[in-house]
Amino acid sequence: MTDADAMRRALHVALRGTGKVSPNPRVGCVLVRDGRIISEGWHDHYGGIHAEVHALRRASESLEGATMVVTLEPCNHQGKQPPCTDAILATKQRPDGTLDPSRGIRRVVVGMRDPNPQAQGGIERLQQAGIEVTVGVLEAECRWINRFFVKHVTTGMPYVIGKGAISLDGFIATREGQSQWISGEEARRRAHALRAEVDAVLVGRATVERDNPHLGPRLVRGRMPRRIVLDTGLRLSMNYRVLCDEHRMRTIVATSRERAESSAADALRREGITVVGVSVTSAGRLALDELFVTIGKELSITSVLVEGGAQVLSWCIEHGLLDELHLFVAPMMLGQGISFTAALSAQSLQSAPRWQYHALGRAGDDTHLILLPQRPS
Ligand code: AOF
Ligand code: ZN
Repeated sequence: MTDADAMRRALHVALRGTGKVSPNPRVGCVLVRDGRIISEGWHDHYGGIHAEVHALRRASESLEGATMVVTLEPCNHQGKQPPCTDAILATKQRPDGTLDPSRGIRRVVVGMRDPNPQAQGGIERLQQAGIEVTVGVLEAECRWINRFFVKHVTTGMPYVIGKGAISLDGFIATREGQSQWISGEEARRRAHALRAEVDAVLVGRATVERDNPHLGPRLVRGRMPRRIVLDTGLRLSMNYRVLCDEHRMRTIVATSRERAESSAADALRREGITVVGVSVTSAGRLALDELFVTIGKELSITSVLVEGGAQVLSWCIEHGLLDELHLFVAPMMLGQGISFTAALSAQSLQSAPRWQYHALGRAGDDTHLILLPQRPS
């Protein structure tokens, strides 16, 4: 078994924390001895034991000479949990408490360094204790599963994903606004899997009024994300699902600073809904960059899925707010309709937002594109 094979398994078990560990990272760990995995651990829920300690506790065989393979650098700080470096070094202790380099965990393989300044230093501490440490095995994959955590812990802002289901000619709805359904079942299932993965789903008021969406991951197993509704004038009636169903305590309404102080805002708060006030731009729109800073810092939201409509998505693209874009392209043409980027107007090819492909695959009859912004270097 190679380090990469073991890391692939660690990445796999890390995903068991999906939807439960935020704002902490998803972490997986396996212990390898004599070429086979003798234990596995993962970070299961926020505040719970770390993957490394989980794997050490679950081991039913001797750890003599074992290798620990972990997707993230073991932490070296006292947080909600004690330092994982202590737990690793404890396997090397003689009965009198001194360290014996030949005992216990002999080697540690790390996917990526911890970007969290408070937790760093694990690699050096292990090396000082005589443990051989290899860093950077399947690093790109380890970074990818924790892209939300990495952005949030380094900038305070959530990682923002845009999502659209479009026709071959780029429309999200007919001229009359009919949009259910452009994409097929498998594409919708994948979109729901995204909802289960992110901390929050965001939509504009017009989308709530048109579709009365529930925004939960009904087609997959997973928990309801927080739901963010943009409502500058606080005009939405309380009868829409996001404001009155049993998950309303997890809804966040973003409005102008002025309306956030109004009696309408207080009425929402009495229902358990969070109301956040943000500045309004000269174009009369909520300043989403400011909203993202606020929800990242004050509500610990590490990821947001922007589901629409066209106005909101266009705004996010125009202002460079998306870190990732998922497009489900259905083999259908509308000729006219509501364009996915209706409110975007590129003045020239040079200034048009450009993207690079991260992945391209099929979702049933639809094409699933995952794009990353091509940021000026
Ligand atoms: C996790 N799970 O498996 C690992 C983490 O407050 P604490 O004690 O839970 O520490 C959280 C930090 O610990 C986290 O931001 C990350 O830097 C580091 N490693 N965290 O939640 C884990 N290995
Ligand atoms: Zn730890």
